Amino acid sequence: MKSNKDGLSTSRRTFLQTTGVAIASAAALPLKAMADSIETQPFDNGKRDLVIYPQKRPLMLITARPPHLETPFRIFNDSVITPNDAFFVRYHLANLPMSIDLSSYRLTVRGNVKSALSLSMEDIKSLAPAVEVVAVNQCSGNSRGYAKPRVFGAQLGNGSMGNARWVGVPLKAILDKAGILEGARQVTFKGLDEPVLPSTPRFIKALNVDHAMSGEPILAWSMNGTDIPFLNGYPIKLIVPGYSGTYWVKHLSEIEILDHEFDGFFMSTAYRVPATECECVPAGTAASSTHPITKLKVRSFITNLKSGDVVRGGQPLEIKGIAFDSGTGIKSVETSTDGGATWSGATLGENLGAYSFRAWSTRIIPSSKGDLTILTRATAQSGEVQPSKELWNPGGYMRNVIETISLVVA
Ligand SMILES: Nc1nc2c(c(=O)[nH]1)N[C@H]1C(S)=C(S)[C@@H](COP(=O)(O)O)O[C@H]1N2
Ligand SMILES: [Mo]
Repeated sequence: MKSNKDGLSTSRRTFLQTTGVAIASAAALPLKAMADSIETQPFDNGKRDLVIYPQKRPLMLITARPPHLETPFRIFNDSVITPNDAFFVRYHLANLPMSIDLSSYRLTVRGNVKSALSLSMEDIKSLAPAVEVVAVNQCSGNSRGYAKPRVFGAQLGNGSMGNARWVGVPLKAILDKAGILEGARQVTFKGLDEPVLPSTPRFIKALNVDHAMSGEPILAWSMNGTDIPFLNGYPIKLIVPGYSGTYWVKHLSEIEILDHEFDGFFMSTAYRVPATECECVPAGTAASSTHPITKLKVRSFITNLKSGDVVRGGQPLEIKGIAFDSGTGIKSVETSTDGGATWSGATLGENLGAYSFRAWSTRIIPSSKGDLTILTRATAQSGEVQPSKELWNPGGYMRNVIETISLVVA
């Protein structure tokens, strides 16, 4: 898509050109529920309508208000980079901007700084040389629908994640320009979306000053070589490589530097995990103490086969997949066809950087007819390995148990 100056308006035009359907409100309504188009997740109440939103191909509808769309899993087999039009969408608040005019858009910086700032898009772009990172954005609750026992919250399959090439300037550059004063503790981030009711907390996230100043988080304006799609955070999205998607604030408009720990709802109440070593508790129990969710945990998936597929015995079967961790990089991916008793290594694909999905592939020759279960397990460069048992927590966050698919050999 060409660079669009007015975000949604351009996407609306694009949509109108391709389908000729008028749109009342992108935020409130799926544009078109595709008749007969339903995806079924392999857990109870797993039926999902496929719907089209601006700049998006048909995605699975989780909620319409606010818009919450999930990527059908088979898309992850097409490429290691998730296309913009297939990338999942998650909002907490239903009062979204309907269009964003770049000529009036400003990003403000205030609080414990030498000089408060109000920067235009051009100002942001000229803060520092642009940097690029390929990084996975995964929702904390990705795969929550598989939790046993089940937990409250959106019953997500494995499609609330995506991998993209982000371009922007380091967050550090804007903080340096403002000049952080002694005693600063945390930096908060807010976007242009607002609650519908005054009693609903605004979506504000916080990072510690050290992390904000590390050079890693990026104020990105480009996703896979083009403007960030409106619903993924146009015109600026905070990229926090290796960290849970909840920190990747969209439509970023306000940065504040605090001399204390931020205690807003989305840090102090939501998105918290048990403060135990595994960040888990015995299934079905409450956590006595918690801390904010932080980094992604190592995961791997098979992308070219799914449970129920029928394969031929006695001939090579290619198994392809993806793996990622919090940014130490993937050391190995292994598969097992004997329930985890023995493992054999897969071949890793091109390395797009330690924060990216890493492709992998291997071959097996299924011999005996009947059921064939394949397990996949990734190990990160840090030594972190996927657990063989689900690490349960009340929020259903950070699922990373070894994945299993069950095939039929004919
Ligand atoms: N402004 C804003 N940014 C936000 C959110 C939000 O509700 N509002 N949700 C966060 C959460 S929980 C996730 S998982 C990611 C999802 O990013 P995406 O919609 O681009 O896939 O956005 C994050 N940034
Ligand atoms: Mo999320």
